[in-house]
Amino acid sequence: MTANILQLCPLMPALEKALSERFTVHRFFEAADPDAFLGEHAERLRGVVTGGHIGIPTELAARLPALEIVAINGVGFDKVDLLEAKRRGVRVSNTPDVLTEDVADLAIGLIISALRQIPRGDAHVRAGRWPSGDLALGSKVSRRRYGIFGFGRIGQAIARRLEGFDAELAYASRSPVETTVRNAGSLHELAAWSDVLVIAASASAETRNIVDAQVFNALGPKGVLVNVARGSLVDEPALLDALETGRIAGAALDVFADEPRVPERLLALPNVVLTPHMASATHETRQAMADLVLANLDAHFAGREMPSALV
Ligand code: 8YV
Repeated sequence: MTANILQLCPLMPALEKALSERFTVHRFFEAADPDAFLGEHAERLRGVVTGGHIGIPTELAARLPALEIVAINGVGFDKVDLLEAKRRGVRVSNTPDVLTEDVADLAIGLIISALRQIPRGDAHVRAGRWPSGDLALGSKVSRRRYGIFGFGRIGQAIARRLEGFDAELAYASRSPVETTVRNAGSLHELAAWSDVLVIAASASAETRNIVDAQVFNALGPKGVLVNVARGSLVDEPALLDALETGRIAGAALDVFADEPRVPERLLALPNVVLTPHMASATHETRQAMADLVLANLDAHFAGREMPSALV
């Protein structure tokens, strides 16, 4: 008999197909009545497949008595209570490494988009305003100061790419890192030094709203914020104030505090570039993530060690 697993969000079709060939898959996100759904299926659900941006709500996990494994299709595990999983003996896996390049690539894309105003240039051409019109000048990307907050796999991959722009680099990190890149000390010191502050740290209770009004004041009126990590690291109301009052020059954001809801005030600003949490969204990387999700599930249900176990 195949194991019953719960799917918490849409996944790429190839992964959904492979899952349905191995397991009895229950699509929770399509349930009209989640309570009735759980009443009917909860007892036999042994696995959960979910996105990094969704994880598993603690109340839902508590209602799954047969739960053995939570397989995250993403590197971030901030929305899964790992301590509780450990206490219950529930295994948790994620998909590290395979998405590092793509997230770093998107960070570079956001940096160039924000500084060189690519979206505004595109809108300018589409609106037929070229050659006349009012396209303001952008700012240089090369030889600027880039501060990277969070210097793990993704932060370091961003730094390697920025070296190609003859950038000056510094980082701040909550854990020690072995690197030749300069450690700026605190996030505040990093922001004060940077032209562009790139957020690449993992989300946790300690980093919640850590990028706050003081950090924006330190970044200053010519500074730009780029976030490819999680919206929860940034105090979004403080960011809106800083952008609206010109206390920072702009922002490029792939992640938001309450996704997929993006504040109207942010949508109204011309000095921001916004993307819909798409840093790992390439065919190649989503396939590699899918392969790792399947490898973790297969290993778990075969009683083998999972390739990327968190717990
Ligand atoms: C994905 C992510 O958007 O890896 C993560 O933590 O947030 C992203 O790669 C998401 O997990 C896809 O399901």
